[in-house]
Amino acid sequence: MYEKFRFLTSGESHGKCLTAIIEGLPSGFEINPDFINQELKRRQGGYGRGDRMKIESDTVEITSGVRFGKTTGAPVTLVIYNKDFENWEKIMSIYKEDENDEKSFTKYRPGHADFAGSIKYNHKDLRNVLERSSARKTAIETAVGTVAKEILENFNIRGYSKILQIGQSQNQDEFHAEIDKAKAEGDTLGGKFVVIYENMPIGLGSYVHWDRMLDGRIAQAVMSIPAIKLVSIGNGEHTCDLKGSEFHDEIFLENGKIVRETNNAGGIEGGMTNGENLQVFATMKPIPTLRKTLRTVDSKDMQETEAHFERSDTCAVEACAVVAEARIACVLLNEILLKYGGDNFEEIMKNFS
Ligand code: EPS
Repeated sequence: MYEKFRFLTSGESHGKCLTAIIEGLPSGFEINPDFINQELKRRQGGYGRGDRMKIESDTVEITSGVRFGKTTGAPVTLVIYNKDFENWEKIMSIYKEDENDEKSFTKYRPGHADFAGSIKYNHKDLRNVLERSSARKTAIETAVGTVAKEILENFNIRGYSKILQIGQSQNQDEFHAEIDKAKAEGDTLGGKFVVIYENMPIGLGSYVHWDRMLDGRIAQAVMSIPAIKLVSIGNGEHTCDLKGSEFHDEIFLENGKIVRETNNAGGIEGGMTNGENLQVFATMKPIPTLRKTLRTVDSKDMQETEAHFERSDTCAVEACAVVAEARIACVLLNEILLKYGGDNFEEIMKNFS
């Protein structure tokens, strides 16, 4: 979908590594791996993560497209090695002669990709679905998005997120207790967060075609993060509670400048940024792997049974918010490159100014 800033990722949850190739980066932009690693650390954190995060310390290796700290205009390759691979080498082997069923499973996990994925790709061993559908791949997506984030800083565009709800609680002081309680009960919790990007230039996106509307692009980017079930912009979630006269952000003049007193539109009108802060809200479902049993069917003998359980998180809403910041950065950088396009730093910054 992205015309200028494109990337592909590969890698399995317990495979050797996660890889991304980014295409379309202009030359001359500073890339600092420390900044990417900081964001990877943020993604690994948050209260309620599982034991996998004790094994990993996600660190990016940049293997092409950057020289002496700056992009060269060539494709940028990023790699994150899975430390846990050393425990899975035989199970995840690419060689036919290593075939084994040590970690195979056939009991569909409700809420995961297991059921539809195994029918679609004709897998008998649901491990083949789990390994790529796992949210582990959001590690490399966060690395890609952080490259975008770093470039956006040249335009003074900065993003952050805030957790608004965990389970049913909207009180920050209760979040850890809620997660502890769910964990003790063998259950999991979802939640809600907002991502805010500040200093938005006016006119990113467009009203002229449905697929150029920025809100549509952002919704796709955030909705496709594993476990996200709801995305809204600005006051979108409560939009039908207000009348037109209450919802729309009136326009005023202050010292000859256009100003608004409200931002129910969340920074987007007519599919374009209007200069106000971009506000994207998202709601994550509870992680579908839980100790408390869920009923399902075993694909091996088509008998009703209990779902396969595998190590998982109790709550990953904080991590998800970091991933969403990164995904939105990719969409915004694509728009910046479309609008101020050029092949190198100087050209683009000249167009921007
Ligand atoms: C994750 C790594 C995974 C899971 C989690 C996210 O590691 P493992 O499967 O080895 O525990 O902890 O993924 C899921 C729970 C899921 O359902 O996709 C990560 O790096 O974020």
